[in-house]
Amino acid sequence: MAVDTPTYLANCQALVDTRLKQLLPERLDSSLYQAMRYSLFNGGKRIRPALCYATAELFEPATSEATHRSACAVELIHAYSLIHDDLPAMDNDDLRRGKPTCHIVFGEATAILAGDGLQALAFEVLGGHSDDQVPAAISLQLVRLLASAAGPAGMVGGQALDLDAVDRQLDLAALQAMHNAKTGALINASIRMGALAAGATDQTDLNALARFSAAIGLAFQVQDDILDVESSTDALGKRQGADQALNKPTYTSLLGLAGAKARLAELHDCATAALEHFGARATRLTDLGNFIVSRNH
Ligand code: GRG
Repeated sequence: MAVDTPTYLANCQALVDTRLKQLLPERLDSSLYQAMRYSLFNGGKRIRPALCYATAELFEPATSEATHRSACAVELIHAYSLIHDDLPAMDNDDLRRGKPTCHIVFGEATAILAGDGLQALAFEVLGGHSDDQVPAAISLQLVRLLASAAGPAGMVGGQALDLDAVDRQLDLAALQAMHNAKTGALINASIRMGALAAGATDQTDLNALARFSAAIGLAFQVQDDILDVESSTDALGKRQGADQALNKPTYTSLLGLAGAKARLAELHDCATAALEHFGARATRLTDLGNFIVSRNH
């Protein structure tokens, strides 16, 4: 019987965490390892691994090694991005997932290295195995896809646009371009890597997934902006109103709360419509889309 979305997320978390704990063993003699583990195992929702697994499930009856490795790699990149995003030189946040941020606990230098270390491990996971587990050609494509999503044309480039936008007004197109890169690229990669790892090749399938991921990646950010206004520090586990405090342009500052909610509904409809191509096979992905637009933290 199909499980509900919170249970599915918990199952994905168990799968990736078991592997990540093997990759990153506890080393009490190393503040670097402690900082990496602190940030990786402190309660993330594991939405990106779940998107990767749910996409792969469309195409493979049993989860392949390539899919497991892809799910771990996207979470490692996500964990690194949050550590660096919280640094004083960036958003200067002291609270994440209800706990002090990595640099508050371990100091700035170790937090920078912990982020660097997690990023390197993501590529080690994708590349470090024998050919009989994952064909080398697939590994190479997964590495390329993730590197491009995480790099200057993706997440890092989006973060640079985000930093440039402080105290400036962006129009909707510029805000959307920033979020497509900063948040959307890694969500998109999670979905594309799930498809690639599971051997999907049909172009109409890939096009439908591209439409879904473009819409849900942006919806994820719109919901984040809405929560930054409507939710509380306790519920979010990070400072509520942080974007407003930094005077950053957001969907709510540009469109108002009602306008942002209307945009969220449009994007959600688009995402759901894209999955109709797969019929009932895509119920899990549809449910994850529903979860992303209605999450409360
Ligand atoms: C510093 C290179 C670099 C990049 C940072 C993704 C990012 C770019 C910054 C994160 C800032 C942020 C809060 C963006 C909003 C969207 C987002 C990534 C929210 C957090 O993702 P969740 O909700 O987090 O999946 P959990 O805690 O569940 O893992």
